[in-house]
Amino acid sequence: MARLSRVLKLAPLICIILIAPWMASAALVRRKFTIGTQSVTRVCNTQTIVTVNGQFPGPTISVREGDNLIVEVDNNGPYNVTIHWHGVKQLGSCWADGPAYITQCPITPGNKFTYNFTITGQEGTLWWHAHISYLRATVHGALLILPRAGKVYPFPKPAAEFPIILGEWWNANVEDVIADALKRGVPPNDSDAYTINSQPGDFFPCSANDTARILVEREKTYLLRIVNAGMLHASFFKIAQHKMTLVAVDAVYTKPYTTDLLLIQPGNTMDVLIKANQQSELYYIGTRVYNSQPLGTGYLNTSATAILQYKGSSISSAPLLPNFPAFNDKPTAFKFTKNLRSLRPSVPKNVDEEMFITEGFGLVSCPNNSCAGINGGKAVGSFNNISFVEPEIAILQAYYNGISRVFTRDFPNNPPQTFNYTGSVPRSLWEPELGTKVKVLKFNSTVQIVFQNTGIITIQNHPIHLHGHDFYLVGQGFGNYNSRTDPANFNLVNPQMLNTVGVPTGGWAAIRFVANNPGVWLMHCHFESHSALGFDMVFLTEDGPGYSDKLPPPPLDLPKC
Ligand SMILES: *[C@@H]1O[C@H](CO)[C@@H](O)[C@H](O)[C@H]1NC(C)=O
Ligand SMILES: *[C@@H]1O[C@H](CO)[C@@H](O)[C@H](O)[C@H]1NC(C)=O
Ligand SMILES: *[C@@H]1O[C@H](CO)[C@@H](O)[C@H](O)[C@H]1NC(C)=O
Ligand SMILES: *[C@@H]1O[C@H](CO)[C@@H](O)[C@H](O)[C@H]1NC(C)=O
Ligand SMILES: *[C@@H]1O[C@H](CO)[C@@H](O)[C@H](O)[C@H]1NC(C)=O
Ligand SMILES: *[C@@H]1O[C@H](CO)[C@@H](O)[C@H](O)[C@H]1NC(C)=O
Ligand SMILES: *[C@@H]1O[C@H](CO)[C@@H](O)[C@H](O)[C@H]1NC(C)=O
Ligand SMILES: *[C@@H]1O[C@H](CO)[C@@H](O)[C@H](O)[C@H]1NC(C)=O
Ligand SMILES: *[C@@H]1O[C@H](CO)[C@@H](O)[C@H](O)[C@H]1NC(C)=O
Ligand SMILES: [Cu+2]
Repeated sequence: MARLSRVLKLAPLICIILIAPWMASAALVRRKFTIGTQSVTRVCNTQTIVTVNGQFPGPTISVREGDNLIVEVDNNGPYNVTIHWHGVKQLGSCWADGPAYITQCPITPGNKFTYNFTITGQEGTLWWHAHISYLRATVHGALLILPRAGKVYPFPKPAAEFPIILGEWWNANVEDVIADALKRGVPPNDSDAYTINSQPGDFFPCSANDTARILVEREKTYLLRIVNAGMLHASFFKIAQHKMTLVAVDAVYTKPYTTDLLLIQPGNTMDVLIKANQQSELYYIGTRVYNSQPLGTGYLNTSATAILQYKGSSISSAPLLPNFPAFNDKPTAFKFTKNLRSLRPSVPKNVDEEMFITEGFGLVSCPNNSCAGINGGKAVGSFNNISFVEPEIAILQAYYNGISRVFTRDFPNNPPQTFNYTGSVPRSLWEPELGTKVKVLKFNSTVQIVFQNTGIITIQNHPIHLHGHDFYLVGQGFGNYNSRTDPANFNLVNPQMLNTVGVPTGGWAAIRFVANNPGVWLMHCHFESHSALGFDMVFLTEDGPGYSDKLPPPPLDLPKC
C-alpha cells in the first residue's frame, strides 16, 4: 500500500493507468429531450401542456453512480425553458444545474442546450424538472441512480422497481395560473386534482379508467421509487394493508425504517421496499395532502390513488383504501421526519459559518393599494427579511464574467431584528427589503443554518431545497429556536442527509453542509408559488486551491440573455 501511494505521488501518468479499470465501469449516457406541447385530458378537462418527448410524466432516466449524463434539450415549445437535475450534486459542473437566471439564461423557443454532468457518490432516486416559472407542473421525470456495475444495493435485490411520481393537475394553463397570481398579488389558484404517475385515480371525476397500476406477485419484494413533484403541498403516502421499509431519501441510503406512513415534501424522493404479503387482490396506494396552515384552506380533500394489484386477481373487486392522518396532523408529520437516520453518516463536527435565517411571508405595498392581497398589498416570501428579486442575467454568468450590478454580496447571517418569530408578528415588521443578495462562502467551509419559520401572515411548513449539496438535518423543533438550549439536542451522530427539508410549521430546523463545490447555488422554498414570490436566496462558493476545486469555464452553447 505504501509503495502504491509512492508510485501515485511520483507518476501522475501511472496513476491514470491504475485508475483506468475503475473508470471503465462508468459509462456515458446520452439522452435527447424535445420540449413540445401535447393535448392531455384529466378530470374531464382537456389542456395543452408542455411535455418532454411527448410524455407526461416525462421520460425516466436510469444511470449508474459514476456515469456521465449528457442531455441535449431542444426547445420546440412556446416558452423559455431550463431543466434542473434535482438533488444532483453537480461537482465541478455548476453550469449544468439549471435554475433560470441563477446558473443559466433560459433556452428560448427554437434553441437548444446540452446539460453535461457526472453523478458521483449518490445512489437511489432523484428527479429532473423545469426550473422556470410554473412549467415543472408538467415538465418533470424520475432520475434513477443504480450502483456501479458489480456493486449492489445495501438491501436484498427487489423483484422489480417502480417509479411513483406524485403531482398536481390544473384545469388551466399553468403559466396563466402563476401570471395571474403574480399580477394580482394573491396566492395562485389551487390545482384541480392530485396525481400519481400523472393519473388522479378513482376518486376524481372521469379518472378511474386510467388509474396507475402496479402488478406484483405474492411473497416478492418490490422497490418503489417515490418522487414528490407536487407544486404546493406536502403529501402523506400510504398503501392499504402494507408496511413500507424506507431505504433511501434524496438518493442517500437510510437506516431501514419500517412504517405504514410517509410524509413527502415537494422535492423529496423516497425509496421504499414493500413485500407483497397479503392474501387478496387489490389495494390502493394513496396520497393525501398534509396542509399545515391553521385554517386548512387551499387544498382538496381527495386522495390521489394508484392500485397495487396482485397478479391473477380479478380487476373488478373494490380495493381497500388506507386511513390517513388528519390534513393538519403536525405531530405525526414531523415525527416521521424526526425518525430518519443515515446508514453511513459522517457529520461535520466543527462549524465555520453559522447562520440563523428567518423565513416566511411578507407583505409589500402596491401603488394606490391596487393589489388584491391584504390591505391592497401583495404577498411575498423572504429569507432574513430579504425578498429575492430575480436578475436579468444569470448570477453565475455575472460572477464568472465579473459583470457588476447584477447581485450584491451582502446576504446577512442573521435577521435584522429579533422578535417572537412564531407568535403574532406586529404589522410594522411585515414588509421585507427587496434585493438580489448572495451569501459568499469560503471553499470547503462547514456551514450550519438554523431556519426559523415566521408567523408573518400565516405559519406554514416550508420545504427548503438547497441546490448542489446534500445537508444533514441535525435538529428541528416547534416554536422559537433557542440558541442556548436547542444545540444540546442536535443529532450529530446519525442524522439523515437530504436535499430538501420541511421546516416545521411554526418551528425551526437546523442543517449542516460543507461548501465543497465552487459556483452559485440557489436555495429556495420548493412550493413553486413561494419561490416565484421571492422565497429564494443564493450561495456563492469561492474557488478552492486545487485544480479540481475551481469553477470550470462555461459550456460553449450556454444560452445568452
Ligand atoms: C462533457 O464535459 C466534459 C468535461 O467535464 C468534457 O470532457 C466532455 O467533452 C463534455 N461532453 C460533451 C458531449 O460536451
Ligand atoms: C382562478 O380561479 C377563479 C375562480 O375559480 C377563476 O375565475 C379564474 O379564471 C382562475 N384563474 C386562472 C388563471 O385559471
Ligand atoms: C371507462 O370504461 C368504461 C368501460 O370500458 C366505459 O364505458 C367508460 O366510457 C369509460 N370512461 C371514461 C371516462 O373513459
Ligand atoms: C376532509 O375529510 C375528512 C374525513 O373524510 C373530514 O373529517 C374533514 O373535515 C374534511 N376536510 C375538509 C376541509 O373538507
Ligand atoms: C394613484 O391614484 C391617484 C389619485 O387617484 C392617481 O392620480 C395616480 O395616477 C394613481 N397612481 C397609480 C400608480 O395608479
Ligand atoms: C410568542 O408567541 C406565542 C404565540 O402567540 C406565545 O405563546 C409565546 O408566549 C410568545 N413568546 C414570547 C417569548 O413572548
Ligand atoms: C424588514 O426590513 C424593513 C426595512 O427594509 C423593516 O421595515 C421591517 O421591519 C423588517 N422586518 C423584519 C421582520 O425584520
Ligand atoms: C477540506 O476540509 C477538510 C476538513 O476540515 C480537510 O480535511 C480537507 O483537507 C479540506 N480539503 C481541501 C481541498 O481544502
Ligand atoms: C425568455 O428569455 C429571454 C432571455 O433571457 C428573455 O429576453 C425573454 O424576455 C424571455 N421571455 C419571456 C416570455 O420571459
Ligand atoms: Cu414556502
